[in-house]
Amino acid sequence: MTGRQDLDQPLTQAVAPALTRTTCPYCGVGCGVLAGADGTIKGDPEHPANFGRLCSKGAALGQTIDLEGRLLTPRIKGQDATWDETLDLMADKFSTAIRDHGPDSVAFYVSGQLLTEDYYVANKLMKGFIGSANIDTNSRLCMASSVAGHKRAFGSDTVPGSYQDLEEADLVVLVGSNLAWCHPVLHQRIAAAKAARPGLKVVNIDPRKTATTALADLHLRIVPDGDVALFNGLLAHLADTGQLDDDYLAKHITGRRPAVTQARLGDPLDSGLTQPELAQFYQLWAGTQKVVTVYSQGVNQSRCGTDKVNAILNCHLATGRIGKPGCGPFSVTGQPNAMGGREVGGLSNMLANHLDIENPDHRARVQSFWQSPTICAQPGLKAVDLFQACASGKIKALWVISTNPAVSLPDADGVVAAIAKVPFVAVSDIMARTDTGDLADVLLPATGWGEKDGTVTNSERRISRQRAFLPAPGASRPDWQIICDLASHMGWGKAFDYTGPAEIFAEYVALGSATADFGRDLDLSIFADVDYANLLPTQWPQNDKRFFADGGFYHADGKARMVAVRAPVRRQGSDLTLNTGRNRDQWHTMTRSGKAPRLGAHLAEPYVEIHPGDASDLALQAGDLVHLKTGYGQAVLRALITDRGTRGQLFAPMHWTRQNSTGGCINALVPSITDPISGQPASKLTAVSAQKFTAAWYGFAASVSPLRPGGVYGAIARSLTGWQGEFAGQETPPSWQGLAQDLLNMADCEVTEVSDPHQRQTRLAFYRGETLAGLFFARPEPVSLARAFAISLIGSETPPLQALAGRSGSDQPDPGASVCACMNVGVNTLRAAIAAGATTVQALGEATCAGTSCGSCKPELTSLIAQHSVAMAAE
Ligand SMILES: Nc1nc2c(c(=O)[nH]1)N[C@H]1C(S)=C(S)[C@@H](COP(=O)(O)OP(=O)(O)OC[C@H]3O[C@@H](n4cnc5c(=O)[nH]c(N)nc54)[C@H](O)[C@@H]3O)O[C@H]1N2
Ligand SMILES: Nc1nc2c(c(=O)[nH]1)N[C@H]1C(S)=C(S)[C@@H](COP(=O)(O)OP(=O)(O)OC[C@H]3O[C@@H](n4cnc5c(=O)[nH]c(N)nc54)[C@H](O)[C@@H]3O)O[C@H]1N2
Ligand code: SF4
Ligand SMILES: [Mo]
Repeated sequence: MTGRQDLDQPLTQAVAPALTRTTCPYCGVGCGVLAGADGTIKGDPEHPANFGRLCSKGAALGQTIDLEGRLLTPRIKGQDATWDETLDLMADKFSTAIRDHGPDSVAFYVSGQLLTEDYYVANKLMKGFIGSANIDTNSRLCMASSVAGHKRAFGSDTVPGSYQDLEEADLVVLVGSNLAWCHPVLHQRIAAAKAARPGLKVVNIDPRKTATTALADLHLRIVPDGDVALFNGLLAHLADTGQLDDDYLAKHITGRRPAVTQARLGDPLDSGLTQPELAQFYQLWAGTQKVVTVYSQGVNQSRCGTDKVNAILNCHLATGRIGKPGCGPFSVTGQPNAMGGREVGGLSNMLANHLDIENPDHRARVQSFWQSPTICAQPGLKAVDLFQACASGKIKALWVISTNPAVSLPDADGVVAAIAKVPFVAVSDIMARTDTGDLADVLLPATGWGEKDGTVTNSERRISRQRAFLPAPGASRPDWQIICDLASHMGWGKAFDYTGPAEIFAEYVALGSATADFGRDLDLSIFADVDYANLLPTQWPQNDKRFFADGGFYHADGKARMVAVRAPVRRQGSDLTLNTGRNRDQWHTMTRSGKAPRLGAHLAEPYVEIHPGDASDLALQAGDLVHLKTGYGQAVLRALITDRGTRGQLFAPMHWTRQNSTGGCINALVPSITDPISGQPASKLTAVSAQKFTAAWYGFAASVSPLRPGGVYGAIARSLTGWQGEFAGQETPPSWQGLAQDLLNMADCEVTEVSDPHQRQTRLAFYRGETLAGLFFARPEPVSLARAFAISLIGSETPPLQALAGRSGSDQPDPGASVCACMNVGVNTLRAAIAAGATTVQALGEATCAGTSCGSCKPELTSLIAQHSVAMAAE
């Protein structure tokens, strides 16, 4: 494992090898981790989210804590600066803007990856001291529709479920969720429960076949945005067949009649499903008491995201299937502290502790608790509007903390232009170079995971500690401290004079007590006087508490609302649409997961999934490049021809940036269309045009050192021996050596060039002394080469001709693209083992070790076995 001691960095110091109990910084499952400064990472057997399990990303955390690429000092206009001069400048820019243009002329754009304490002080500074609500968060792109749906139905943003419900359920419905890749440990928990109790049924509702589909008894391939039609149809079916819970409805719910009437007006066939599929699903749902409906971005990230949420909630409310063991709707959070951010008021339309900006009593009480000079009077700008206000010149000073909007917001190129228009931009990040940081006037170095202390709340409302086990590198400071330092430089030092996160957490809990008489769901009294240093993972309001089994909703009448929702008009036309999402082994804009060599090997370049029929229409072969275009922008991606999607539906991951690709940033294509209620972007459905991208040459490179993402197409990634890159260009270069030296940054190396006129391939090997430092292969067609083998040679003393032969000898079988990241097992090794008779996941594990560590690749192992049996049957 790569720990910090491996690096020749004066800024590190040896830390005792003892393990620290902390929490994974990636997804909202919130797994407990035991971590050591030497890079040791283990699942915490005592954490109730994971009981010792970790997924491939969590297990590779040790490979991401090195200091390569870190931002280690404040910078002003690219020059290193001291904290004092940087904070003085920032305070001056913010204060001047507020004085000259009012508090709404400044904005913070923050993140569900901040710790609760960071989030709390950012919110306090903006809402209570600057006096604007222009603080929004990337959770707007993630959870906003769920928040809005919960508030409409329950009167509060309450997630009533617990993970245990998923294991106790008789039916788990996964809607718009690729749980196997995005919440892998929850997926493993459901898979284990299902294996132990095959009566547990799983339904997967997704227009696409995904790794999650393998777990499902029934896959409902709805049309994009077909969810409202489907769940309205379910509600109508439940009503028509007398399966509503009249007693629960009478006592606890309003809005039954209009919701059911509206549902009956819809046509469930608008979901794109067939009558038998609908009947099968409706019968299963109606006939099962213990149903948990899990939903994620296929629901939230839509122009009708809030309506989708309420269509789902309606069915649970109307049948009383909520708040009981094994029962309920369950919106799973994406980021490690998406839930904590919602608690402390990270969204521009919420106040701290689940209080409402619009409520004057709530505002007054929070202001008096904070003893603040002011309090925002109305909701602030939501993310997309906020960046539009940047573009139109309304925002004079912007602070982006722990998020990368130049990549992750829709209309990403427009966002770059908008940020460039803001007179003063500060970015707090852990990395020196990000697409957003590259636009900043001021860069503020934050301490990262493992170096900072605080709390996060996971999807089941469980608050866990993140604890430091590494020293803060360079001049970096924790986010809460940077925020408090700015407040102090702006003249509000007294209200932000905390000794540490424990004191901030205590204030957050105390605000809860001071506002307890408003009777909100967020009751933190269990945390009063808690031993912060030793805080155990604990759910609010208390462990295993279930909301809503006996009503007790948060509308003024104590009842929940069923909301009448109408399905959107079904899309017509034969154009291609683009769906976007995630890969198993990468995290968002890859600033951290991209560092781990064993994660880079899973899917190493930006690609688009395309149906074989569409590929044939576009004359695309495997390995070709595709040029996608919309009115907003364009991208060039590798075609991955697969029937995972249906005809006309493309899918591309969101991870690639301008740092590691040319033309791979997918949000350049996505329009800034949002849900009218939540303001959440519709990231999953964009009409696009596609064309084969004809390149004059295609190249592949492997290197010991970072590559440059050059060419009209270029994508670089970490490899097990350094770096790898895929390239293409539209003009044959005058000299291959010149081009390769530039892409590999290897002008100082000795080079051997071999041209193979038969294969029309040019091959170059770069040496430093006897050591093979780089390889480059180019040809007029996509390079077909055993990449894993070429990569394995880098850093060795393999002589040129052998290295340039480009394929493995018979004694060294090429493992193929990596499937199991933990044990580094490639697809060819797996296919060979399956052919030799290892036709169960367990047997494959015994034969190759694949799937025996974190288990995240098990769905892919299942699918490889299935492919083999289909191929055998066809023979
Ligand atoms: N590996 C990995 N895991 C992650 C993350 C990561 O970056 N990488 N990020 C984390 C974060 S912040 C989040 S928010 C979560 C997201 O977790 P998920 O929501 O599970 O992930 P996505 O891939 O964004 O989208 C889920 C699915 O929605 C489907 N979908 C698209 N349109 C529709 C539709 O109209 N209806 C339905 N029913 N489905 C549709 C897509 O085909 C896709 O398979 O993952 C978290 N976990
Ligand atoms: N097309 C499309 N777009 C999407 C989505 C999609 O499905 N499709 N999903 C959306 C969703 S759900 C989400 S959540 C967003 C995520 O999008 P982003 O939030 O933009 O992505 P990240 O790469 O997680 O950005 C986090 C940044 O914070 C930095 N960082 C890490 N740790 C720290 C720290 O401790 N302090 C500070 N100050 N910085 C730190 C990282 O280096 C990185 O630059 O993307 C959204 N965009
Ligand atoms: S499932 Fe994986 S990424 Fe999510 S918290 Fe657990 S270990 Fe981290
Ligand atoms: Mo997210």
